[in-house]
Amino acid sequence: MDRRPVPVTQCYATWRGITVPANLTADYLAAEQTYKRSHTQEERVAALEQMLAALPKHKGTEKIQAELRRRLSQARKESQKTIGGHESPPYLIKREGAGQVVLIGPPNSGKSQIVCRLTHARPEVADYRFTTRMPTPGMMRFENVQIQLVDTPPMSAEFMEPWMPQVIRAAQIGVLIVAPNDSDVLGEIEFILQTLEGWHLPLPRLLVGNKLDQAGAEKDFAAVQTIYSDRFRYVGVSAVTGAGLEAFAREAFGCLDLVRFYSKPPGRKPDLDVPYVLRRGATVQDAAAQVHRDFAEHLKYARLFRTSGEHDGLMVERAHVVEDEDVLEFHTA
Ligand SMILES: Nc1nc2c(ncn2[C@@H]2O[C@H](COP(=O)(O)OP(=O)(O)OP(=O)(O)O)[C@@H](O)[C@H]2O)c(=O)[nH]1
Ligand SMILES: [Mg+2]
Repeated sequence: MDRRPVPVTQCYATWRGITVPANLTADYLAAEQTYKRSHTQEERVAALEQMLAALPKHKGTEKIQAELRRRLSQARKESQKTIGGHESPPYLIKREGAGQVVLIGPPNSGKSQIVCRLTHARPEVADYRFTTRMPTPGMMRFENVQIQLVDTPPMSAEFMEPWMPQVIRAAQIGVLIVAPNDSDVLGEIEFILQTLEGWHLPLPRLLVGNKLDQAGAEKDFAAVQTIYSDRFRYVGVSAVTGAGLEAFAREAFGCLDLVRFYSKPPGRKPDLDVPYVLRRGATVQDAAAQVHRDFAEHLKYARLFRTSGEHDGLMVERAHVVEDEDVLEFHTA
């Protein structure tokens, strides 16, 4: 990594309104970027520690050192609270990553197996019904974005956990996982859809048919798809062989209605590994606000590039709507 100091004028070296009369190192700026993009208290603590370590220590940076120490101590306290787990009921999963996707479905449809296959989480998988008793989160990677999947206990007329509506409501989207070769798959789907309607919860937009690898599965998959194709997007997968899981991740990302953008300083290349994420429909002004408070307050215009090489530096206004994979260069007054 380039460790040379970067001039203040280039890097907007302010910290909550404190202007720093000293050059900051590339290490510090990188840690600051990580801090801004952190989602959990643990990530915040790690990034603040790095910022403090990389900050040049002299009279000119005393105020910013004090502010960093104050934030670090606050983030450590918050992080302890989260570890203690006393903040909210244990079945409610704190959102992390670009979006939370809750997997719901009848018993034995393979919800836990999908989470095991796509994330580092290891919820129990077993061939008997009602294996899962508590929600389990795991992070799924789609291209350069981390999406949080939440495995849940089954929804069935026989039994349902009373807090299931809260778990589903807490997520951005719900995905319905079924095994089309279950003898009562249509009854199971109808039960779940009616239950969600009774709870006044938005219906899932994505229906996933799992266990595509099983003998004769294609016929059942096609039948379920035909019946529900006008109401849901549909994807067939096998959580055992991995078939269709890439398409599943793409569909889940699509249903979240997000766009990714990258920020780039003039004359430099953007970091395409770590996108900023916004809701679809957000503007250049919203994007600026996410990158830096100064940009949001003093934004004059932005230059738009695309990762594909299209729109090479096209000037765009604050109200311009951001599209997925935009690269933006912010110019302030
Ligand atoms: N052949 C095949 N079996 C699968 C697949 N996915 C899951 N299974 C099997 O189906 C059974 C149930 O899988 P789970 O992941 O525990 O199902 P679940 O939906 O979490 O079940 P509950 O927790 O009871 O709701 C296990 O025996 C899995 O090994 C698949 O894609 N193909
Ligand atoms: Mg399970």
